[in-house]
Amino acid sequence: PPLNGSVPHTRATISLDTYDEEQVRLMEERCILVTPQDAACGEGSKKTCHLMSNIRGPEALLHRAFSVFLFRPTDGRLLLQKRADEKITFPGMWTNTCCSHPLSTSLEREEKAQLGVRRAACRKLPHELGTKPDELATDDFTYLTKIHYLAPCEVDPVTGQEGVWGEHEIDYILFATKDVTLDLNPNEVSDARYVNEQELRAMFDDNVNSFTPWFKLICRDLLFPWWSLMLKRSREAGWEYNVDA
Ligand code: DMA
Ligand code: MN
Repeated sequence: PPLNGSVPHTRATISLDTYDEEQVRLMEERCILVTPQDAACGEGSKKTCHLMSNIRGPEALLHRAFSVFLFRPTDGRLLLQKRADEKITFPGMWTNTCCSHPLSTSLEREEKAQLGVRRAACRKLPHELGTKPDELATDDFTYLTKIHYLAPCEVDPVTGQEGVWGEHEIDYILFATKDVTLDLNPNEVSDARYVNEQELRAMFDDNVNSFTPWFKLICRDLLFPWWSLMLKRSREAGWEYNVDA
């Protein structure tokens, strides 16, 4: 689809002086703006796209994103990451394996077979988690669905007011089952862990952990119902292997 031009210069902005230098630099990345029907309609900086003041209201900006869920072949456990404290949005929170945005380049705008978001996933897993570039290819990802959601970063506990930053995305959900090497980029990820369903539920029950809003939503509506049913059916079918092992 044609691009209708970039973001009007009247969009809100903010000083990034107090944030991590590398994360500030990444705020210059060009995200793909989309309509609620996911038709590409322009581009905007990552910074512009993630300011709550640009996300709310009648001219709310919406952009394209992806969420990878990587499972370990040997035991079916899901790889989680804890976002680094340096992250400007949602720092210090546990979330799915890897999330980011396809960039507004011809390669990552490609919509045929979700190739643009697949390429973005192949770019970001090595960057965040240190997987080897040859360990994951675009066709290692299974595209499940896409979800439209809006979430502010933080709600002030006293005033109840939303934070400065947030997400408003069409998020492509990609699953993969692959053995990978991990070498965490500390500017992106402070911890990583493989969990089965029970271990993830126990993490949710422990108040020391906080979780990103999109991961909570996907767990509640998609992952937990699917995971429980899959285990139940595989046990009923007498399969030799199950993910509790
Ligand atoms: C953004 O993830 C994408 C989703 C699905 C919330 P992110 O904030 O981790 O992006 P990046 O890694 O590019 O900072
Ligand atoms: Mn985003």
